[in-house]
Amino acid sequence: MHRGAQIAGSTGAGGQSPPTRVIATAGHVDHGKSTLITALTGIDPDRLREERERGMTIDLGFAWLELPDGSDVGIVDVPGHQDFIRNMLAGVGPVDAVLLVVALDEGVMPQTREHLAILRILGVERAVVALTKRDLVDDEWAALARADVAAVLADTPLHGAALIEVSAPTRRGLDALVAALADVLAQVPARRDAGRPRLPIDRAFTLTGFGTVVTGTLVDGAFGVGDEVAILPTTKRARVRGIQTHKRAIETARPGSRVALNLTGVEKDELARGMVVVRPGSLESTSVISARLELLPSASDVLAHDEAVKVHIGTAEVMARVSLLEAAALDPGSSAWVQLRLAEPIACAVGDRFVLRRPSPPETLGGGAIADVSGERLRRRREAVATLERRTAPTAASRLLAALDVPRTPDEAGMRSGLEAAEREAAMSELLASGRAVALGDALVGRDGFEALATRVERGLAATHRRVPLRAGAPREEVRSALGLAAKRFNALIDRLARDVRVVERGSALALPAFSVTLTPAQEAAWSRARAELARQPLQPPSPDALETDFGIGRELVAALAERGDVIRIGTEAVFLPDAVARFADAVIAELETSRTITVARARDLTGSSRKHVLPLLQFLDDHGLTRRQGDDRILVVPAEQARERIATLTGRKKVAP
Ligand SMILES: Nc1nc2c(ncn2[C@@H]2O[C@H](COP(=O)(O)OP(=O)(O)OP(=O)(O)O)[C@@H](O)[C@H]2O)c(=O)[nH]1
Ligand SMILES: [Mg+2]
Repeated sequence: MHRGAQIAGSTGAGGQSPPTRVIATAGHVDHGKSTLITALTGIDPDRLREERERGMTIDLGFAWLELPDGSDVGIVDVPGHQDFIRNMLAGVGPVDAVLLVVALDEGVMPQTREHLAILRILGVERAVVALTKRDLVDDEWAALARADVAAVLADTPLHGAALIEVSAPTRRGLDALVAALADVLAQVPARRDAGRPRLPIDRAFTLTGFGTVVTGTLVDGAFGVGDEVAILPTTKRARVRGIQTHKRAIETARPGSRVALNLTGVEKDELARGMVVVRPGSLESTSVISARLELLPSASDVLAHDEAVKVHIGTAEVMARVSLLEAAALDPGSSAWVQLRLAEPIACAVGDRFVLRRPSPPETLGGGAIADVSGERLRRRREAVATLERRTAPTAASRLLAALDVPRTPDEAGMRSGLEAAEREAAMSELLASGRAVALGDALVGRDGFEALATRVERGLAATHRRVPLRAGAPREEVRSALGLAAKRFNALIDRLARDVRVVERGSALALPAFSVTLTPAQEAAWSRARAELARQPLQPPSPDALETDFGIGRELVAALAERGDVIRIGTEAVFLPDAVARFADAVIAELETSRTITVARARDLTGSSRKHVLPLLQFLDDHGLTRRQGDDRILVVPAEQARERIATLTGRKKVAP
């Protein structure tokens, strides 16, 4: 019988899948796993001809069982033979509980222990133990074997599991076994729905009339008929044409269920076990993962730096080199932070469990939970370890904070820290409220990261001020590109620094608040000579060209003087002392108060200036919104009192409030 043999298209009878659970078998070769599943479900999980001929499970088999409460439980039957441990590993990952099988006539055997070690590494903590072949042993032997199994389980997470004696041919104990399974599964919390469905593929095949089908245990989210999906680590896209669970067509598959997806847009030959079906953009492939690795006490030797190992994650299996981040070698029974440099990219997420095996002689070495999938190679070891420790911190807020070393969107940070949406939102609010993180446009950054950016801005500005002391500051765009921040984030950073008066904005330039343009003594001397000349005839001052040739006051120095408030530049061709501008403005305002309008000629006569100088001065009043042209005349556009106030401010008679 062939799982998915009736896979239906989107027209099939629909509905949401009922809550389903998945269990896997485990145990030594020939202990009766497949026979037990057949007896329980009527489905023979050994679907390959070779398996039936050899009487041995080689690859994963699938079946399902209806529990007394009417709910279904999916079953993944694994091979017990040590040569097929890799297939076993592809099947036991995301299960709710395990059905550990030990034959009473043989008792605990090597793969009983190895499977137990693997289950511990993978974090499987719920089990029912089937003591099989009860018909082959007498009561005394059964009691001895039972005690032996209990002793082995005693120091494992499965120590509390029920031990049920069964016999497939006589069906003895089968009802008790099902009841024990139902009990254990009733305690399993609902599967999390993180909104990021992932189906690690355990089988891919074609079915006449349907096309490509993949199967697996769905985690972290739901898939619906019609969904677009991506197949990682390839760049392939496909669409879900139909979904089945336990050979029943459904519209939506829920996390934690066995699922067969009928895919269009992708061929069977392009798919393989180990690939992961995801929602496009929700997960990325990586070639470097970081984790705390626990080496089993049973490991036959130390693990050396750079040693070649096999890594099993989800249904994937890939060769890798181990970088030990804490010591040159790792002893059996100890743990340390490592980086695994994978020979090929795979799709996995923070928090996923992995198992490490030695390729030859084959041996399960240990494993752990993934702490980082960003693909960054950590070189400085001590720093790397500190970073990884923060990333696996107990609270969601501190894990999120560890992902905010530089500005990142909530999505990016959530993915790096392995938090699901709801946890992430709560952690984000907590960090923002306590000031441990700062919002920068579309991104967030931790306090430390924010301080690092602020310090770079301040240092950059200080350097600019030293290099060009005559310039008001550094152009905004120059500061932004030096930081490499997107405009939105940069603007938010500067707004915040300006609010805290750590930076001031001077036109399109940024400066440190304490900075003022400073002139050399020679420049000061030249300026005092030029100022005397400007003061001699304030409303007919020398032109910028004359200031340069006669006094050595170049245009850059004029700009600096204007910045300092010593002169007012109007356009590029007029320079006045602020006092002259103030006196001119006062005269014009007074005239407008009485006569309502004023002409250029009248302004010239009134102030003893020249047409050449009056034009920019009147322009200055227009530009600052005090006057407006009306034909050849100018009129006042604000009340005279307000205009005087404004002029006082513009010409430095009255200090501007900071
Ligand atoms: N007498 C008796 N024989 C059993 C019982 N259960 C299984 N067997 C026999 O034991 C042999 C192995 O059974 P399988 O079910 O293939 O064992 P398995 O654990 O699935 O083996 P692998 O998948 O290869 O690891 C078969 O010949 C079964 O008929 C039982 O309860 N009583
Ligand atoms: Mg079998």
